[in-house]
Amino acid sequence: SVNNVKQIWNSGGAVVNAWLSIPSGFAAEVIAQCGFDSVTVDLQHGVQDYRSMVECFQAMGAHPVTPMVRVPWNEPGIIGRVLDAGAYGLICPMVNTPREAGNLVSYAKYPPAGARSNGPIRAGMYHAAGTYQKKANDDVAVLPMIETKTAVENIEQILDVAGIDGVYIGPTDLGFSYGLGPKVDYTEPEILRIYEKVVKECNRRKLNPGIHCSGAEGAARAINMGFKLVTISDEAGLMSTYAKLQVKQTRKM
Ligand code: 3PY
Ligand code: MG
Repeated sequence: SVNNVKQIWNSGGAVVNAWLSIPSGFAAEVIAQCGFDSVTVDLQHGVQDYRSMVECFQAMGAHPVTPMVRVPWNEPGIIGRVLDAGAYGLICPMVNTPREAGNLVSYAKYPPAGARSNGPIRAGMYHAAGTYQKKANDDVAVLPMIETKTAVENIEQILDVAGIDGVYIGPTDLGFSYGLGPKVDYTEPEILRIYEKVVKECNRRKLNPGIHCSGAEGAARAINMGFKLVTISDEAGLMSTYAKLQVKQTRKM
């Protein structure tokens, strides 16, 4: 596979992912040389649009990171476009039922596995003519987000949908739907039990559980729990955290 995320999974490892909220090729370039395995452009909550996403992909091109996207919604128009631009991983919010997961797979895969329309304008550029399409169904990682109580209740049926490579937990929305405040690195037993179940059911099916974190501590804890893809933070969060720390230290000196 040209997708190093899939290679890491095949060798049993955990993928360390970054998240891009800032619409800048340069910000993507800075992040892409920091040692992450994959870098995900966030089109749902990030300050990103299609054009800035393409610029981020172009900046990542010089570095050994897998370009991924969190799409704004489970909708075929944007899913086809991000794949055509060269995304090798697709994270899709608010997938609550096996039917919605099946729709996601159909939007992401060429026939006969799905209904993706042909036209990989940028993705196809790096392959001999016609060869991208032959491998894209296998190469692109498809990860529905588990971030509601309904999705947790349906987790086994969602994981049974052919064509998904795992799931991605959105902790803040998940917490919201269980009546907790939106938070990223939960340690509440009620939420940890859900994580354990998702990891266990993924393992039974050789699928890869992923999760959004906010810093090394939560990300390392998630890997120890068995997660196979952890997002450390978005670049805006990393920048803000470090800048605040520097300002604080300066004023103390
Ligand atoms: C969530 O926490 O709900 C997410 O979607 C992570 O970005
Ligand atoms: Mg969310």
